[in-house]
Amino acid sequence: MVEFDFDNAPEAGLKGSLRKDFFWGYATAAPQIEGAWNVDGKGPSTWDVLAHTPGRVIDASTADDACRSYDFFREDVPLMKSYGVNAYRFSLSWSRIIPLGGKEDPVNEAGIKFYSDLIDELLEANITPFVTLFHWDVPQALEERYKSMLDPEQYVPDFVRYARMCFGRFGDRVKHWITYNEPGVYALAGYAGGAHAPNRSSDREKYEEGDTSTEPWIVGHTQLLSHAQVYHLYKADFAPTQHGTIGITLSGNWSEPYDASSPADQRAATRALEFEIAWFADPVHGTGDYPDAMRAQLGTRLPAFTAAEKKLVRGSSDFYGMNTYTAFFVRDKVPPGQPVPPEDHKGNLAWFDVNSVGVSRGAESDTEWLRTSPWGFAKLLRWVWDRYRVPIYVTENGTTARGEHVSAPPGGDVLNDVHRIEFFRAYVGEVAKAVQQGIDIRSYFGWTFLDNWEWAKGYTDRFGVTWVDFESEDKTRYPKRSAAFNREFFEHLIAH
Ligand code: PNW
Repeated sequence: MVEFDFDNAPEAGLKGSLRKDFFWGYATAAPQIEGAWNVDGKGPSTWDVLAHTPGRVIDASTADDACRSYDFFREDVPLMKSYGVNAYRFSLSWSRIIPLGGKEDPVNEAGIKFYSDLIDELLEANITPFVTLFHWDVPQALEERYKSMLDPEQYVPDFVRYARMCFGRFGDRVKHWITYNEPGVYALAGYAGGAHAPNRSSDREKYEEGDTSTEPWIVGHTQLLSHAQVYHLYKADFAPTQHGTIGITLSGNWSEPYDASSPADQRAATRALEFEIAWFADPVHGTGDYPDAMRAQLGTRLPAFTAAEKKLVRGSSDFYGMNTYTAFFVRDKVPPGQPVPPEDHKGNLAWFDVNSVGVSRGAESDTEWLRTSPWGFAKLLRWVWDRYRVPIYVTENGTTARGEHVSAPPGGDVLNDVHRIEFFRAYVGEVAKAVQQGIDIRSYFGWTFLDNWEWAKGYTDRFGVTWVDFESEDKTRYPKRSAAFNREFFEHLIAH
């Protein structure tokens, strides 16, 4: 059924603007959808431990069952197919494949079989798998053995062995690999703020251990080094026969000066982009080193690359993997000349929803930090393209909708998710416009396929184009109208 008439809409001129082989679909992450947290030999991850620690998840929920995708993937693939996608991005649970995680530890064949079956099911449906090796769930055994990423000497070989196992077992069929999902959010939420696993922070009222002033920077560095090793491993040992691509996905929202005419606010906005994005993107896609603004604020608390490491890291991604959601107005927090506290990890910023002349960053969602800001997305695509000049794969983008969690389907109009449709209409439209302006964009993955377990927010934040009834035994799925919208929009945008 065709519901949206794009030929007689402002989007008419965007018809056929995306390349014929453009990948589009939805992204998910293992801990958020799979469930089956302790079955068929899976070892616990740091997120399983967090979920089972009282007070860590706002609705006191766990991801023990989540969407039960582990049980229902043979129904989910056809559902996704009915949404018109040609690609699906999902992550592997490390501790499902190697329950204890380490390079000498045994492999769990049942875990391998689950992903192997999922990959086969996707390929049979003509859906191209994009596989993320790491979407935040460290095997708990590695956390207990040596504090995982805080000990790069021990961690890097363990991650490399896990990656090698995945390339060896799935690489005959998987041609699109992502090493890490959002190393920046992982490092900051888990080791600075502390709300995410492994719950480390200097905030002693909430967390027992951690040092916000140093640990996020070590954890970021460890991810870069292990990512780069895995990239070169793939290129040397697998790419010659498997012919796939491999890269890293970075999180990054747009930052705009609070007062556009203030040089100090302009500098603050640039610094925001550097702390959030260039932290990883400059080493991988640019200069090979951390941005000067970070070195200036953090000094020796920010690890240094040796010459050999720089060489290893620089150029270690076939594409720019982009997760992006929103935009902010920013200016300096601590005035110039005064010391920035060592716990500051965002580049000394104050954030605003409305700028100095009263312009809002966009319509509110159900998620405090997230507003509909397609204008910022357009600027971000331009900034990333101008600075790095590598093909962009949009690997996550999406929104919650206000009040969506309170009413339940099939009654009511919760499935008519107008806010989400407007979000996708605007953001996907910006992708098409950017392509028309010469920016090389090759994929778009909406976040996300199913309402799911939104980490420390539990089941309260619904990002899906599919409503999930978490009360029901089968986690019943109900397509929202945004799924139909995207199907028709991409049909219009992709060249035939
Ligand atoms: C991403 N921010 O995390 C993750 O990759 C997903 O697993 C997650 O469910 C999704 O976005 C929605 O939250 C982010 O504050 C968390 O800008 C926070 C931010 C961005 C991305």
